[in-house]
Amino acid sequence: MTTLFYAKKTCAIGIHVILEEIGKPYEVKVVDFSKAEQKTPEYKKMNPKGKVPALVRDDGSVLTEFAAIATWLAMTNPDKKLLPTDPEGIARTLEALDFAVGTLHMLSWRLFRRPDAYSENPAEHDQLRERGKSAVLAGLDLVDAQLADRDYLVGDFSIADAALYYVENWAVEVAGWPVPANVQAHFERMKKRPSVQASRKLEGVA
Ligand SMILES: N[C@@H](CCC(=O)N[C@@H](CS)C(=O)NCC(=O)O)C(=O)O
Repeated sequence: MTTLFYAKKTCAIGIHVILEEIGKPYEVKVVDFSKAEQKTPEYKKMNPKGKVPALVRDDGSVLTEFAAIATWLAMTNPDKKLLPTDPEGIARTLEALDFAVGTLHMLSWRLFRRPDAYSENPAEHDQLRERGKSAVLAGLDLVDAQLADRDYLVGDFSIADAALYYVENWAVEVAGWPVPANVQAHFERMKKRPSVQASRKLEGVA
């Protein structure tokens, strides 16, 4: 069966939302970061990167990287319309998805949450965290402008919205940052989707 390796409060939330949107059977294996389970030899045998998300597919093969997993899930379930089919729509979806995953997430996770990944000097960590926060909030201002005339990032709901949701979830509910109005409205809209409600149940915040 399709298996998602998942950790709470991480980017794996977005893949869980996509699996729920698809609605086919899958299982979740929770990786406990507080016990560094992602770094154990057993876990790294499955995913040598020592990260989540990782998706074990029905044929036993492992797929990593949010963008790759999300795109593969969308393309193998075309009836769910999680990714447009025209070149412009595909490009715009991946543009929005990569901004969430590659820019906002990496800034928030690595710079704000893991300043030790950038400097071994604890005296510099507060400044790095501040930079991470201001960079994420500046990025969310750009997303806010994109959402000014639409409910979802590229018009209809897509895998890009699932990516933005985990960033919003982290920024609003974990970090407690004031996000711009259209981003907050997108977050509230997402919380009404059954897929996101299932995600919030798994997170224990429903
Ligand atoms: N580029 C990867 C990033 C994956 C990633 O950094 N995942 C974080 C959680 S959001 C993680 O597993 N961190 C564990 C660690 O660094 O030890 C992707 O897009 O999936």
